[in-house]
Amino acid sequence: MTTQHYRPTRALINLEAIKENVRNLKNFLKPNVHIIAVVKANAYGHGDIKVAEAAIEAGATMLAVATPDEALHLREYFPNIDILILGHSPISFATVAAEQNIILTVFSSDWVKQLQLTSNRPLKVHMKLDTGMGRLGVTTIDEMLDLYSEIEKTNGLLLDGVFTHFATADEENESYFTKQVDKLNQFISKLPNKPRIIHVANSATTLMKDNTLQYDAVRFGISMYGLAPSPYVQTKLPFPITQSFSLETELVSVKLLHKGESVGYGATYTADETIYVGTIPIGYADGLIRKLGGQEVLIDGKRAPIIGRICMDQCMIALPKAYNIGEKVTLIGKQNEEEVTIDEWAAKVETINYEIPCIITARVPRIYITK
Ligand code: PMH
Repeated sequence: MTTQHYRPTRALINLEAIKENVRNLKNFLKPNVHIIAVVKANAYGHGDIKVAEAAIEAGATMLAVATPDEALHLREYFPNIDILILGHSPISFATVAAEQNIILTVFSSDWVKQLQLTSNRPLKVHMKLDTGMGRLGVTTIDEMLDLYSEIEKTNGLLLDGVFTHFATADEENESYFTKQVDKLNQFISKLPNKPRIIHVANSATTLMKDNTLQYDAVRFGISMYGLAPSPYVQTKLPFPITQSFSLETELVSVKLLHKGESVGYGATYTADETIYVGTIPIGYADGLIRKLGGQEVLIDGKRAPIIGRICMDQCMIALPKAYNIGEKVTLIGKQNEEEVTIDEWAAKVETINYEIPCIITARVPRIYITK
């Protein structure tokens, strides 16, 4: 049963766009390179299950998440696909991971020593190399070899993969990136045996760098959702990608604001001529953070600014003319020739596009569009 939503505020997720982005990637990759769909954080706010389903249909063969809870949620819906947890997992999760065929990231031989596996199934792990991200991963060849031998001698543990993560692949200046690649090559040259898969490329690396860095698989996150990893990459995309997230609501109130009258908490906006003001049912508790005050929305194919302070559940917009209650208002997305992009919001609040769909809270239902 699909849940009935009575408030008209909703995020529309275009699954066709996601599939198209994955298919275009598949055509771009070398043959036999796997696509790992990065669906952590509820698929960057787009909805983990539906996005995973679309990505798999379009050719992804593995899913990556950040946490054990995220992995278990996906496992309920996808009994067979490989699922990799990119972040830390506590020792207490290891046996459950083995039972559920969930692949863990390891980066500490102490962690491996403490394991007490009680599953009949092997626990698959990917070893994380820190080549310069400074987050997770072994930092020296000695540490890597120590971890490698600890894994090898632990019953029930299987080294399935090795990976690293790049810090600056989306930037024009390649000097730090090149250093990371050099360090990666040193690590790999000292690996006693090559595991099933090596994977190092995020979206930016996949789209911008030498195709030898595709190795056996790429971890495709932000660009699967149709967003470029940075404004620089946006100007250099090797194939088109389509934004899959839009956000819309409807006018629930329209009134005249006379010259000299004000709107919202703090009465920060005062009309200098008589205007129509519309109220829409979306506010900071939905992720429309107060810093988005002044951001334009689309109504009737035209831009209209948010005026006054954004409230918890509502905000007000200056209307170009009187509209009826129920008129559609697009906060992110297209109306006729006009478009408000996620990148426009990101610039407005001085952040990266990744953060925008993630901060749209769970109160906003995700509605899926399939064609
Ligand atoms: N692999 C790892 C280990 C990641 O942390 C991420 C994204 C990806 C792949 C996918 O990268 P992409 O979305 O650029 O393609 N991780 C994060 C992060 O931790 N903060 O922002 C993005």
